[in-house]
Formats: sequence, structure tokens, C-alpha cells
Amino acid sequence: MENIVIPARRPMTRRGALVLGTAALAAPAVARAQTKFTYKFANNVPLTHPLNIRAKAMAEAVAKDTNGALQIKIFPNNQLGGDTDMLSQLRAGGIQFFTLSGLILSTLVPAASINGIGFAFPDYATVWKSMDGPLGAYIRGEIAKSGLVAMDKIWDNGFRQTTSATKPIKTPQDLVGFKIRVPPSPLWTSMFKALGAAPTSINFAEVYSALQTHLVDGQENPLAIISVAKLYEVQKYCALTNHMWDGFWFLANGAAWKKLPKEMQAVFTKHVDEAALLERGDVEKLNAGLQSDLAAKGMVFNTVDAAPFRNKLRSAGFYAEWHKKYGDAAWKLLEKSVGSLG
Ligand code: X2X
Repeated sequence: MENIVIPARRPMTRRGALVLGTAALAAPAVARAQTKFTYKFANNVPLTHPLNIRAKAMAEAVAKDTNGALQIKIFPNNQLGGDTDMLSQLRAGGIQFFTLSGLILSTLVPAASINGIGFAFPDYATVWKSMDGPLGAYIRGEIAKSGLVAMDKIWDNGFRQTTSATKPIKTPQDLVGFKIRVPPSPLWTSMFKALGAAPTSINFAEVYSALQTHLVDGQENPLAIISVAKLYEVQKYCALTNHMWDGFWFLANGAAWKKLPKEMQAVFTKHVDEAALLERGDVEKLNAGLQSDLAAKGMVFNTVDAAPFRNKLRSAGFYAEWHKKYGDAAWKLLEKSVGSLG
């Protein structure tokens, strides 16, 4: 895209940039030598997850529209390490792009776990309204302070469900003393402790084997993940707890991002945010249809009444504690979307 950079002495107006951006998209193949960038995009989900399917198409579109100048190489399925390790590599610049749950990112950016507050989001409409609105903007602002760049549209992981090898989880009482894997994040540990469970932090890269060897008896994830990572092979019961909504921020290393010419950034953000919206549709559809699929593979499903779980969190002081941690401003943004959390 350097072929369309305006000489520095002619200031680029916003309008000019937009017009040129459009022209460049229409006719990208202007012959002129340009700097080439090959950036790594790492993530923790199998190739069959919609995140990787949409990311692959996105990378192809970016390569095409930059006339081959920005090549994105995808490393799926924890090929480059577990989440905490990939986050270090992203910060050090060894990888340039990475999708990470906001809850895990909170080890670096505390505000980024706020959407995971237990039983906060009632449905997808509320999720997208807040994450594409003021709450998401607030979180992205906090991420920017850490030196990382978060793209505008968060990708969907989904509403999380609770699986078990030993017994169905129907009431909060069933969670008492239950050995459950949670992703590495203070919010997750705090929430399952408040519910009386015995949570262990384990990166997703090790979850299948942790379940297989009975290091833990359960875990919690959206149905799409339970399906593509074949967790149904090592779990029997699935409680539709919908206890939190979780999404993946599409993150860039700050220095690597700044190296890209503005027009190249514009091509990338256009395609990555389009891909995010498509991925959201895929995941929502998948999660809605997977129950019968997983039941056919042997999983036994039950629904739960969320109220007693919520009450237990409330009486354990979970909401009050996290309200204090995030601060009034952030908490108000959350409650403005989802109502009072008490
Ligand atoms: O680690 C998990 O459970 C996963 C795949 O859902 C996340 O990335 C948070």
C-alpha cells in the first residue's frame, strides 16, 4: 500500500485518506516496489473453529488488497505455546497478532475481564451493544495503555457452559468442592471459589490432557469449543449454565502495528472487523445447533436455574468485590448495559 502514500508535504485530510483508501481497494495492483511485511497471527483454537476459518479468509483478502505486501501467517491451536506464553511473545514482538480472551488479558489489563462478570449478560443483543459500544471502547482504551492495540470488533467465543466427567451440575451445591479447570485469570478463579468450587488455572493447550488424566473433573467453555476441541471425548455431562459471555480481542503488538503504513492498517482493520462480524454469526449459529450433535456423541445435557448461582455469588460478596476492583466508572458502564448487578 505504500504505492498510495501521499508525499509528506501534502497533508492528508481524513477525506483524502478515505478516497484514496477506496481507490486503492479498487485498483491495488499499482506496480512499485514496497516494503513487505510478514506477520504472525497466533491463537489457541483448532483450525476448524470459525475464528480460524474467518481469519484465513481475512488473511487472503489482506494479501490481495495489499498486493502481497502484508502477509499474515496463521499459527492455530497453541502451536506457538499456551495463552500466557503467547501473550508474552506478543508483548515482546515475537508474534505480531494474537486473539485472546479479555479475561486472560486482564493479567496485563485488569479492566479487560469485566465482560466476564458472572451472569451479567442475558443475551447476544446485549453483548454486542455493549462491546461495540461504550463498554468495549473503554476496554480498548485500557488495552491501548498497555502498548497493545485491540481491533474495534471483538470476536465471539460464546456463552460458557459447564461440563463434568463425574456428575451433572444442576445447583450451586453440585459445584461445592468440584475440581474444575478455569483459564488463567483472577476473575475466573474468584468466581468459581465464590461458588464453592475448587478451581485450577490451566491454559487451554493443556485442558484435554488435564481432563483425560483426571487432574480436574470438569471445565467450562462454549459448545463450539467443546465440539472443535473434542472435549466430549473426556467429559460426560454438560450443564447449560451460560454463566458468562467471553470473547477474543484481536490484538496487535504496538510497535509492529505502527510500522505498517496507514493505508495498510486501514485495509487490515477493514477486513479483520468484517471477519469478526462473520465469525460472530458462525459461532452463534454453531452454539445454537451443537447440543443435539454433542448429545449424539454421548453428552448428557441439563439446564439450570441461574438465580441460585447468582445469589450465591452475591452473598459471597463477589459482585461487591469486583465492583471495587474495576472502579465505579467501569462498573457503571457494565450496569448501564446489563442492569443492576447488586
Ligand atoms: O481457554 C479457554 O477455555 C478458551 C478457549 O475458552 C479461551 O480462550 C478462554
